[in-house]
Amino acid sequence: MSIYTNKAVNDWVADMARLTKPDDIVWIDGSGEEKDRLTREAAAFGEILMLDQDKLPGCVYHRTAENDVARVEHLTFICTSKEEDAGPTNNWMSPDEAYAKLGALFDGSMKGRTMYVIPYLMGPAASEFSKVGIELTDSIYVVLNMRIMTRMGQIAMDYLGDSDDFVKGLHSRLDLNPERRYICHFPEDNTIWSIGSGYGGNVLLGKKCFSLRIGSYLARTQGWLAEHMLILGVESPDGVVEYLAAAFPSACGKTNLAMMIPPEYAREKGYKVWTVGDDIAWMRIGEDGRLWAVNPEYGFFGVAPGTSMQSNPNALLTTKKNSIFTNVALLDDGTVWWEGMGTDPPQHCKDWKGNDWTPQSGEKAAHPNSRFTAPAAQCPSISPKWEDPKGVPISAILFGGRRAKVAPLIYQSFDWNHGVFVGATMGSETTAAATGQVGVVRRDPMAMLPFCGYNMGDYFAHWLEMGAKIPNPPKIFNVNWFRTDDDGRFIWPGYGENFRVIKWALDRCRDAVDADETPIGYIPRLEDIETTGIESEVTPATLKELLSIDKDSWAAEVESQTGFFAKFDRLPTEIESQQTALKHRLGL
Ligand code: GTP
Ligand code: SPV
Ligand code: MN
Repeated sequence: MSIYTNKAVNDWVADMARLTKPDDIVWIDGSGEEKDRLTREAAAFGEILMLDQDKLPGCVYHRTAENDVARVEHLTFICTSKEEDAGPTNNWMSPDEAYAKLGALFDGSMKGRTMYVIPYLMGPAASEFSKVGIELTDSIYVVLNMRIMTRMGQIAMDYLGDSDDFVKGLHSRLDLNPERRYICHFPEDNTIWSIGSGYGGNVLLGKKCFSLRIGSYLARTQGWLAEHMLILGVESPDGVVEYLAAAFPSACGKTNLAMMIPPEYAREKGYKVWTVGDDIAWMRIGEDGRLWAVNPEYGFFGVAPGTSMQSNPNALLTTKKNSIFTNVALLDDGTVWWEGMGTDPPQHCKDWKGNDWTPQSGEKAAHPNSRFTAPAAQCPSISPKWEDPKGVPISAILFGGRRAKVAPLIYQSFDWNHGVFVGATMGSETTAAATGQVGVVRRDPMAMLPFCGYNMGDYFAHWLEMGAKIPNPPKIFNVNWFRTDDDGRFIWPGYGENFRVIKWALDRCRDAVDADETPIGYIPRLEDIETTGIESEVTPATLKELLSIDKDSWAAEVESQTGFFAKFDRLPTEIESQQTALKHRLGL
């Protein structure tokens, strides 16, 4: 029996139950009692393992199937009626074909199982910009994750009232067979169907599927932006906080940057960094003519390996209670471990596959894309404004990727349109966050290649149109923390030291510092990047190398951009003109 009165919701759930034929339907209310009950049930079935409740209170452990450890971009589809509306960078299936194909798989997929009905809210309950989704799933693991990642249960139904304006998400693990795995989006119907997976971005439908793919589609028609961006605030010694949003591809440093601790020199002066969000930003034009950003999420689904008290203490501290660990190593004492945690490898543990592991095993104990799910409110650096219904005003937008060569540490675009071009031409080496080859450079515009829910040419046009509509737009920069020397070692120390680079960007936004003009944009003068405390590591020669622009590499870069753009039939002419101008400035 439904615990909610909304007719549209009840009718749709009944339809989907007729299709998937669960033994039972459980309506999620989001209460603590419900969490305890579902945790007990999942532990009894072995879907999760309880961790040591003294050391990690409220924390549980989960392993996914070995073939199901990351997003599957080749199985992710945008199902618009017209193929060209999905565009050259998305997989497309017609809605008829997708409903038929997946409908056959969903038919009876929940037999012998329980269907959980999860109402959830993306965005703060007090914000008029928030949006409701309902996810139907046969996985308790999904329910427990959604409880952390979204505002789940009654709160969402209260927001919805008797409206039928909600995103309809249907998920079934089916048999976790990659041959029967599909993540399909129907932006014209506000619908997401995901089948055959139990992993992260494939199944936590509020995240990438709704907040980015459906979200970006809605944003275009409604005049706002849904972006794969962290949001952070930098507080100056005078107490003024300035905010920036940054788009880096998956596993390229958003969570780390969002939670960074400034270096000692800056802390002593009184600088602080506040975390608003670590993965997704919904941005609108405010009454004051600036761009305002809200984090629609309620928790963090962060990469575990590499997270240590040295690299990201705020993230590690966030995960000390009420968190879910997926595909990390399980220690014999009922706690967790991963490579790069900053503590010695255990003499024995169970690895992410459940096998016995010792340091001699010759394999990683945690999967490179193993993750923690942790409540944002537990983050020591969480911003007092993170649930502000209006969001926070954005002074700067950073684009950035993982580039061993080519891209300098930072450069500033000449203006908004040039900044859109800089975002549109982003490239980054692939990571373990999606299945496929790791470490190959691919074009990833605005870090949205896997997440844009419509034609990317139209997406560029939307960004250009937004620029024309924002009276006081943020300044746009590009950063790269990942430049390496000839031995493949990172030249820039990264992590908290990135503060030094961000500080320059914010100074530029206030016209407080000069810059050198280069063919690709404005770059800092060496003396304007503070190196107090890292002088021995980052010498003036190193900094010069980090900021250098190699003409031959840039010629190859432009070539690669041209190859990528050649796929587009709806490329705005402004993007072409920007590229012509860049070539001209480079003397090509
Ligand atoms: P998603 O959750 O997949 O969207 O990833 P993300 O963009 O939030 O990336 P995250 O901050 O989790 O970082 C991913 C990996 O990059 C981790 O292994 C980090 O240790 C590493 N990393 C993050 N920041 C830096 C940096 O400034 N320098 C270097 N060298 N590595 C970094
Ligand atoms: C990403 O891959 O960008 C993530 C993890 O943030 S997932 O939720 O799997 O998309
Ligand atoms: Mn992400």
